[in-house]
Amino acid sequence: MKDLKNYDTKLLKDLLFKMLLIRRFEEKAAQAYGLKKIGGFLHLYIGEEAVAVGSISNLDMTKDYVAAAYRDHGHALATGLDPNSLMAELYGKITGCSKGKGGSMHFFDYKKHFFGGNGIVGAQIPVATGIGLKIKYNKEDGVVLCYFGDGAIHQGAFHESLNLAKIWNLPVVYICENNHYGMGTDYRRVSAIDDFSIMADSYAMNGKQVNGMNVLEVYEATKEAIEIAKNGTPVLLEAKTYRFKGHSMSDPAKYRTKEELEKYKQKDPIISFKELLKENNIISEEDFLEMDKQCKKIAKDAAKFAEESPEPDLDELYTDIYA
Ligand SMILES: Cc1ncc(C[n+]2csc(CCOP(=O)(O)OP(=O)(O)O)c2C)c(N)n1
Repeated sequence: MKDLKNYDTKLLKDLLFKMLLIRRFEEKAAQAYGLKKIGGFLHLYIGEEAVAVGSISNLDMTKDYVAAAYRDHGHALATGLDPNSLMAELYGKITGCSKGKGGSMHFFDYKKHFFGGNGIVGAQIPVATGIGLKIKYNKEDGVVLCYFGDGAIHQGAFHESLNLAKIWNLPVVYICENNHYGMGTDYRRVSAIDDFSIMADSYAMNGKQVNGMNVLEVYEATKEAIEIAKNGTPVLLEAKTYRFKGHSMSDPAKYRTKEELEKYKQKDPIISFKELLKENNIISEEDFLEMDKQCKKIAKDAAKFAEESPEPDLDELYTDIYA
């Protein structure tokens, strides 16, 4: 049993609550997608919640920034974006965080320092590096957490960004969420190495591999990484995690075995953390059920808000365009 006495109880409960909220929000979204209330793509983060929650819980979103890929619901919720505006975005409604024009892959909130939601694999890596440059240039006291999948790590943009970030000593923590698969390809089939954190060596940075199914391990590693990044050396973390669902809603996931999926479900980050908190008498099963009820209500209310919100006007087609 891991001793939790060095942690603030509020923080521990908050970590569990946020992971559960992401899980219930996405289950509701998947249901709405099945009913054809949501169109386009829907990439679920179920199974990976400990990565976004453990890392983002270190941030102060008045001065720090987050940039994510298209599997972005978890990061947006962990950052503190309003579940109603996120669900409305999935439904393509004007009350959505991107006015219903971005959808699942393009959650965005400039004021809350959430820079996506990016549909192009790896596109957020140079964007996050640019935000790091802005922080440094303006002598601000902030850091950027930049998330991407194992598939994105072979993009040129990743290598160019890390090189620049080191040359310019930018406050960026790059976090590779290795959920074992690209769209349908096992990362071991396309990668010469299986510990991506060693790529940090190529750019004279610190690199560390962490258990992405363990929210406290992610929390601690990110805390340490942020301190190093703010002192002038960017960091690369690789969080080993697993997605329980297909790549997107249309993926039957035939490239993996039921046994493999089952094995990772036994390591469910929410269930294992709940058990740890129970063993340490921080919560009871009843507290957990109450928390779960609250999260389900937030997700249900968000779906109601989205359903009742209006569609964007046709004129919206011509706003927010940069050309
Ligand atoms: C530049 C680019 N190439 C290809 C695609 C098609 N595509 C979408 S998701 C994906 C797999 C990416 O896998 P990974 O980065 O590991 O992220 P994960 O989905 O596992 O979170 C690909 C190839 C794309 N969106 N952008």
